[in-house]
Amino acid sequence: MQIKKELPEIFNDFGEMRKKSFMAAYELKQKDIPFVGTFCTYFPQEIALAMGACVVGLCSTSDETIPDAEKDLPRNLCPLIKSSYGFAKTDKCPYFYFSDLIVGETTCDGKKKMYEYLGEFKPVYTMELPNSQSPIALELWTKEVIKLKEKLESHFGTTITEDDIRKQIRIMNKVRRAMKEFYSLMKLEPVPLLGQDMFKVLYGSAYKFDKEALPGEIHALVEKIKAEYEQNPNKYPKAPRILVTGCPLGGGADKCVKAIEANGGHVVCFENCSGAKSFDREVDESNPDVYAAIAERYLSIGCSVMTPNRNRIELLDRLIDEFHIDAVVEVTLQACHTYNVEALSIKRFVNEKKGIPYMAIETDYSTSDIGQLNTRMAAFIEML
Ligand code: BJ8
Repeated sequence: MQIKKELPEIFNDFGEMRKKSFMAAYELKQKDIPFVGTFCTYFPQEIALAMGACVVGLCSTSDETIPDAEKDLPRNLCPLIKSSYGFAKTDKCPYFYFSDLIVGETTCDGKKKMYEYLGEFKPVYTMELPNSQSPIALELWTKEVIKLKEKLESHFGTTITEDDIRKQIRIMNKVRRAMKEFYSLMKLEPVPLLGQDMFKVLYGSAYKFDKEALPGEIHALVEKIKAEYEQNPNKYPKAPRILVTGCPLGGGADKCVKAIEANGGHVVCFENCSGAKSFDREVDESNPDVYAAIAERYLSIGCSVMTPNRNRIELLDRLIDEFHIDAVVEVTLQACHTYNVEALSIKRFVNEKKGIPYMAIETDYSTSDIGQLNTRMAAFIEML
């Protein structure tokens, strides 16, 4: 596959993908394709994809609906939760509108309690996600994956076979490999693209509904970036290489990435959801038990809702080495207790075990702290 468009245009297309896909979603709805709305990386997509459903990440994309959410929910709650609830309450998210069923998981306290209220607007099913990755937790989560399959079958009046699931495992593993191939481009020094453009592709690709076509598109993009890099490897001069970790970055929290790159750093790796955390591990295709294979892969995700959360450290350890990271920036959302508390152990790991600087930023979806972010970033990067 060859791409005719220029790279900036391609990056912007991905950046706008969430909005651009509204029409595609509408057309799929007209063909009676079921929509399953989700909020979290723990959602085992293969199960819903196996019945031919579209899986869509629901909006928590701005602070626009937070005032409406705050009429019902406490103000000192994470903006991701307030924004998600606000979009549902005000019916401003087309993907929420199109969703026939919302599936949540018992992740953090605020989110799981918010799902109870979402049930007032749409059918909601909540999976019981264990808060540890022990063998007993895996047993429970495997049962939850099977229960999800049964719920989808009864809700949509369909049958999901193991062969259907196996096929989707193969497709989603290809997607994971393609996304990994893409973000691994940032191992190059100097970098071949900006971190903010990388983020547009990582985030936007989730809104490409044709998962079978996605790896081809990403591979073509990778080839195009490589070809341009060969012609002009010094487009972006060498700069401190930053890894970003912490809460999901959608919803305007990507202002932190812009602040890093406006002040002399390059974001070369995202460990957050939408980044490596979402793509690093594959589902084991050789496991004859598809439910156990899916459960094992998803439960391994290193989110701070897990206790202990060794897999986050394991992934950070690898990424810091592979991407030659000079410093780590942790972005946490206000009132996200799990990430905010875990920040101490991440700081210790980064400073003491990896011997590189670490900075934590606590932010929300507003633009009010952009000036302060720039000042802090400039001072931090200057020091590197
Ligand atoms: S797998 S990161 S998408 S839970 S930021 S709502 S944790 S208070 S978003 Fe997340 Fe799944 Fe984990 Fe990823 Fe709560 Fe924190 Fe808010 Fe959060």
